[in-house]
Amino acid sequence: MGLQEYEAQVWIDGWAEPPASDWSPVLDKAAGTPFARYGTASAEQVDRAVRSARRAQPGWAAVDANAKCDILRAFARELENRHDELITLIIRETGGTREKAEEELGQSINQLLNSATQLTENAGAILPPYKNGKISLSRAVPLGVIGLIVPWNYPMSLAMRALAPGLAYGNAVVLKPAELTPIAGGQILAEAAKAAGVPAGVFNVVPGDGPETGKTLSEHPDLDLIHFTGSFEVGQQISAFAGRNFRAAATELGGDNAFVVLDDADLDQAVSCALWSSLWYQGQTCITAGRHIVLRSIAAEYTDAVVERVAKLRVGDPLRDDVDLGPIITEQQLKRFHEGLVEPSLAAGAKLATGGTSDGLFYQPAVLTGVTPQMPVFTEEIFGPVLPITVVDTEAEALDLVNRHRTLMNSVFTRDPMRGLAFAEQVKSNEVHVNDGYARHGGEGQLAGYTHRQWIGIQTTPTTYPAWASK
Ligand code: TXE
Repeated sequence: MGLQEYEAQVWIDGWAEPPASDWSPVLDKAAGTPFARYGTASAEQVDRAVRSARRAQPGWAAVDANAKCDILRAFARELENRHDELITLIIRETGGTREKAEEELGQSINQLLNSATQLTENAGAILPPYKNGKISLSRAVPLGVIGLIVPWNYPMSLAMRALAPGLAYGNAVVLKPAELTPIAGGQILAEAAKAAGVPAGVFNVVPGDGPETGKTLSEHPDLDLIHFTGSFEVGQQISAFAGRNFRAAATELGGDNAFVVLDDADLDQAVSCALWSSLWYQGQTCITAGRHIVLRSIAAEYTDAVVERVAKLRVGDPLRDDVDLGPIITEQQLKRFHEGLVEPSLAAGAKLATGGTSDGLFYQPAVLTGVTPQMPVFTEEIFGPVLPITVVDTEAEALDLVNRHRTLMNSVFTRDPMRGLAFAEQVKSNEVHVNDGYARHGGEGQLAGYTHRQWIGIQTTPTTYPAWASK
């Protein structure tokens, strides 16, 4: 390979090492040409990375809270200082637009700042006395060493989502970035962490592919938690392995999310939100709206407006400012959703109202009408820029269809907030938005995921035990 702008190295114990085998290319997703390269970590390097994390973790856990805060804030500043460079890098490496790259970098920085604030809060509690003279404390203890495996769609912020709170609460981390995005998702984070003063061994990076490097990391015997974001299949394998080996696993997988439009919806708002929810980053996020379920009385008007607006979208190189959607991440992904889901749905009777053609990886977003709940675009997660519209007669039918599939986030549009609330209460997902879509990660509730609770009881007065114990 020729001159490389970036190299994703193997980071162990604070140092970058050459890979054990050859370098592999990282493509600029819109140009289709290599602009960087990554080195695959060998099994031996993965093992050394975990061992260095294990050695470094107790010392890191013992660092004063204020000093940890300073380091996390410095980590955020390192990323901020490289803002313009990193935006261009994220655009090239993920194929997302500038807006998406700004969101990703902004979220990554905020994760660090939020975690820096939260680490001094909620560190423990004094429990109600259950016995006379006994003081009971509950304290949060770091889990230890976290293995972190992330996908390509938000390489930096999905890594940071676990890395920032993981570090804040005193854990050490070994990260395996996705092979499609190892620069923003690995190398940059390692450089910034080192410059910010994260001690050697507390954060290690092992680039490589899934079946080799990822599997080796996820099955390493000395992890306390394996944190995985990606496909159902791999998530299932990782959870099954963790279960058999009594290890904690946190998995964030996909969802076949629904976007419901009731008959009293503000259609202009609903249509704008529909485009955003289904087509943001070419529909390649776990919370993308993949099924539009619309009441019959407004279906024609809704569909016409969606088709009209989708047809106007400009697909191209996201480095250009006049582009709304960038390329699909790989040919394999494009084929998976187009040949695997769109074409069979058309063959089963759905109609293509607009789009569905591609020029290389540049796919014109598609709207499918006449979609029935049996068609593949309805039953499977699409993970691409496709809006399937299904018409129903009643609100109850809409609710039943939403709940038939595994979802992460759903939307319902209605001008009546109480009707929206009543609908949302019956939806079986952790997140439902009335008159909105999408969501942001992070915020509260991180402590529980990255620590365990230790109960310490102190008996301050003499107590009685069964008579036989004092014979
Ligand atoms: O995911 P993989 P892919 C979904 C989406 C997409 C599908 C495939 O439906 O179409 O997954 O995407 C590593 N042991 N999501 O192929 O393969 C891999 O190297 C350990 C949803 O990218 O799951 C990468 O770092 N690790 C998702 C990470 O796992 C393994 C975002 C994800 O790759 C491994 C992306 C193995 N055996 C895709 N095999 C979301 N929830 O946002 C692979 N990996």
